[in-house]
Amino acid sequence: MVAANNHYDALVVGGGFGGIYMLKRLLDQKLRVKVIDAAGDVGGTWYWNRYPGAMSDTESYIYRYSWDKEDLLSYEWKEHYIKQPQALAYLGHVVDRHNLRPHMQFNTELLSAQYNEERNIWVIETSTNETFTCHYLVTALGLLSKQNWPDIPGRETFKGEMYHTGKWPKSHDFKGKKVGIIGNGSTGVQVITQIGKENEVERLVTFQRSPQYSVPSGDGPVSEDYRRKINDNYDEIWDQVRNSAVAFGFEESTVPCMSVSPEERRKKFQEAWDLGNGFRFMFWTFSDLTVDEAANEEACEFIRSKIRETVKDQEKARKLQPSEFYARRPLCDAGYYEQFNNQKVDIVSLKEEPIEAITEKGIKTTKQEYELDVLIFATGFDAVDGNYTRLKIRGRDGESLKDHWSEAGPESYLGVCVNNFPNMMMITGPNGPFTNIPPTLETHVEFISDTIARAEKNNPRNDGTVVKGAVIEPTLDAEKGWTDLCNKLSENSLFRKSPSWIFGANVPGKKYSSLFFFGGLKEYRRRLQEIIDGGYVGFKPF
Ligand code: NA7
Repeated sequence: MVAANNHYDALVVGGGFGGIYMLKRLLDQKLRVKVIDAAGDVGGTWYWNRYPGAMSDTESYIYRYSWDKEDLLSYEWKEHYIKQPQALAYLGHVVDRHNLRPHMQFNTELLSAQYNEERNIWVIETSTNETFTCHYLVTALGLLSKQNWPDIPGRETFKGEMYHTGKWPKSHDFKGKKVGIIGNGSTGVQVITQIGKENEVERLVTFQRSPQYSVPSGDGPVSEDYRRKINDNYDEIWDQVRNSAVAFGFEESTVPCMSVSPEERRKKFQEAWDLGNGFRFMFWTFSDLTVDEAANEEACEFIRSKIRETVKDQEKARKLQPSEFYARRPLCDAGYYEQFNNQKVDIVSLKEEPIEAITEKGIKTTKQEYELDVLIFATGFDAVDGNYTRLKIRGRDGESLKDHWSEAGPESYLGVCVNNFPNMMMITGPNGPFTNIPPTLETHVEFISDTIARAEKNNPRNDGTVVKGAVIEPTLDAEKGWTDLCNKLSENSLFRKSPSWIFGANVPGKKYSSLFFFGGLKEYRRRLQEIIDGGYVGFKPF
């Protein structure tokens, strides 16, 4: 029997960007709410990812909450991008400013969640041996929280220090050490750049399986004048963000790449290169880089030419140049390619010399053994659904979410809810929009809290452990329809042809499936509104 004080109207799992705002909204609705998180404090992604060089690659002014205007205008940010310590400080500041901390419990990992149909509640077991019950279960697990440790033989034999970027310790010291790093996605590029710049290691060897395209981030201090202009126009800025596709604060291009002359193409690419930001390079320059192969190749060749210009050692430059499509999550950096001009920084192409094993001393490839003191895994995450399927979540009739998703891949309605899992709502679940994250988190949080408010109004219930109340649940047809739509929207995308986490291709054995809605935030929000206006189309009546 659960102690009465362990029953909540809503339990929110995750104390990051999404969970914090969810808590605020539900408390404002006068619900009894608790947030639990496995971490020791607030921050979510920013709590765990404290590796060297960790930063957001969304401009600071829109990598925040839009709903606290006063704070938006006054809270300090001095550079174009916020770094991990600042992101963490910002989230802590918001929690304190709105007095949310008393409703948050840390060092508490959700182990299982089971829906009890008779009582219409969720029963939650945690790592602290506590049992919580709640009417609404809101998951704010993030898109990227389950680390991907590649299955390389001998990992446990390595005698040096070993880290995954997604679970970085509070301090480290690499001075005078031989450091190896596997992985060169957004994370790897940031770590390599930072360690290279600090120049304290004896040697840094990057083990690269697939070269990637990266453009400058354009980071740097912002002037008071810049900040004033942002402050003077915040309402318009958020309006533009919500009415764009990728929500990065720029207008996406409507000009096809091959419709302009080669000179104009290069000029536009150069302009984007000088301004900085990966999403800007991919979506602001031309309209069709991610759908038209010829257009894509133009962008690829532009970036390859920059690598050749930057990296003096032609052998290193050769290894760094990708040949696949420019159609993974676009990367940007603070001087990544420049680091390879440092004699201490080397690159091993795993396509040319695959890893045979991790040994006591380091990494053994088919060509040689590289001795290391430190081995860093920047090997990413079992993204999106991986955060869910690792947990024991059981809906109606004891069906597990893992089983529900085993055949067709992770299906949901709107990226928010799942048939047979009543009153469970996900913030950025599978098949939510592919965008700058905070505006999508806010969209989801607002939709979920408004939906709960409607449910509460229409379904009065008793307080206490025995409750009935509303059942918020999509129909199976709606769920299938949404999945079909997401598949259709990504049909022509070159992203679909590129082996990355965006389609679940980075984890061996994981089903290759659509994990995002590629229609853009504006279109996503339009559809949401249509669903609400139609009386919650696709949901069972509640
Ligand atoms: P990513 O983008 O999934 O990158 C992981 C990197 O690790 C990538 O370079 C992989 O190479 C490499 N990798 C993975 N497994 C292996 C093995 N077995 N051997 C060698 N190399 C391997 O993760 P990130 O953390 O960089 O970024 C994820 C998101 O976090 C990012 O998009 C941001 O939004 C935040 P591959 O390319 O698969 O050949």
